[in-house]
Amino acid sequence: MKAQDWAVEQVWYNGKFYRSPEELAQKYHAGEVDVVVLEDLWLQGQVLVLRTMSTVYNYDYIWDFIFYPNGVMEAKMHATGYVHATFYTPEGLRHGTRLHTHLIGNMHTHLLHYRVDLDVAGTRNSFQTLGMKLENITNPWSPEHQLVQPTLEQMAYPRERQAAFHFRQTLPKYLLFTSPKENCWGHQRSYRLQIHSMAEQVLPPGWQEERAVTWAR
Ligand SMILES: [Cu+2]
Repeated sequence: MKAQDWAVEQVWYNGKFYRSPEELAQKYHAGEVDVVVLEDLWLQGQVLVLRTMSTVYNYDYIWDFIFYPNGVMEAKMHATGYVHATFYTPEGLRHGTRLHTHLIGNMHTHLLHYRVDLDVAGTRNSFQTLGMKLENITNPWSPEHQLVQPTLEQMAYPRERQAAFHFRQTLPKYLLFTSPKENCWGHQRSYRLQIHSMAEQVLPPGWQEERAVTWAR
């Protein structure tokens, strides 16, 4: 599908809900949204990028929402602008790397949080996971032998808290936004969530200012 044929039906963007491409276009003309069409060398097609920037103190964050022709959606954030730094002392090297004569880029964390309300073939979606479980069976055509084979393990999480996973916990193989609607083979239509994040538990849970960012646990 050509990028010029793409249609925006409903867009949740920067805390506002846009019901039409015209509304989004208004915001675009106001300079708050950039729409960039990029050549995607890997897929040999074009991708649509919704991009915005936010300046927070020394940082200029770039927020990208990328839409691929095959249906994949990707959210990316880059931190640009001025680096967070402190005065150089030799002891400071325990906390960062030297950048200049009197400057250390000290270690710190950027925590950000996406709240995703993804509609997969309708609004009645649920969160599910798909994992792998081994089973030990008797080989049907050779009963004197045992066989260990993988089976699919589907899990439903009816409550939001149950779907909150802690850092360092082994995640199920597939995290799925699942529709009650089925495809022609009887499988529930789903979108897979892939997390490419280096975020971690920054401070011990409950420790002083950590209580201000409990959403980051
Ligand atoms: Cu930083």
